[in-house]
Amino acid sequence: MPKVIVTRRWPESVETVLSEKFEVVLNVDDHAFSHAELALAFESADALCATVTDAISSDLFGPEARVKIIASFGVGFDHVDLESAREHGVAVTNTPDVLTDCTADLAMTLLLSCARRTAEGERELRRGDWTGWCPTHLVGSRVWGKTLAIVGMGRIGVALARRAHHGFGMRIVCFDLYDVAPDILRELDAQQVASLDELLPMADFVSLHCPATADNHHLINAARIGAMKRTAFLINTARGPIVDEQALCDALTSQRIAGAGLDVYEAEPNVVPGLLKLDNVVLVPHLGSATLETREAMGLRVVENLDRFFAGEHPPDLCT
Ligand code: 8YV
Repeated sequence: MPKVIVTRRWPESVETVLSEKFEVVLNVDDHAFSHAELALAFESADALCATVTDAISSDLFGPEARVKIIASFGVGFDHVDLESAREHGVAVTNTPDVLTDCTADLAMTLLLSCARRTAEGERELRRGDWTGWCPTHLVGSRVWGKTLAIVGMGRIGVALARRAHHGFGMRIVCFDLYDVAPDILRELDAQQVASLDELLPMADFVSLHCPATADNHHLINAARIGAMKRTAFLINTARGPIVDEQALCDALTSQRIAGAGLDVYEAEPNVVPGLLKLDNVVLVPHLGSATLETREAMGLRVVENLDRFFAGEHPPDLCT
């Protein structure tokens, strides 16, 4: 039986399946692995089931490494040094598709929540500061009929566009390095524009759905935020480093844009302190895929990748 080390607790049902199929070492107290623990895992297991909280850096791929596959739990794989994995012939897999809908739901939640000021309202009410209804109380921004700009029209970007267009009557504009399939643009009555700089001034809401590649580091910086409408909102359920968090904090403080909804941060679990003081930003702790159904499906997708890999086949979600 191949030896598999799982770096965090997973849904119980998936841990059971893993234990039946492999010689599994589970992380019973669910602590985040230290670098030394990751190094030890690399030396002692055939497979490492990692997550976003594990920085799989180049030095781990030393001559002592026994690991042959990093079967990551999550669609994003920016926590893994893919180049080193390739160089050392270590397979890396992710878990696409199964988290698309729940992540798009969370993006829509953030969009609605920051437009309608629900988190701000809840804080006021819990503080005991609500003095009763009046016509000017916590008025927000209408969503219906507004323009949503999607940066990155992959699976999650398209799933959000579907919800926003068909469910909330939003107009969709998008930017992607690749041509979006004409039938998707037709279905969404969407317009793909040639550059981010063309996209940003068009939007009432901007939602990020691109990967955290080196090219996308601080893709949304002070200048790009400055290109947005003053009444616009920024939503990020992709990855923190795509946005210059301090620049966003400054822009929200000076009300250069109306608001933001964030699920991801540059240095999780830390958040730029200034953001915590602002009412015009909705902050949630990396919840994109956090439903039981999706987390179970993500785990089973990892199991499938491991099964196929150890059967000598091509794992379905190979990233290397
Ligand atoms: C995961 C995510 O919960 O899949 C991703 O890329 O951001 C989240 O859905 C997390 O990354 C687990 O590794």
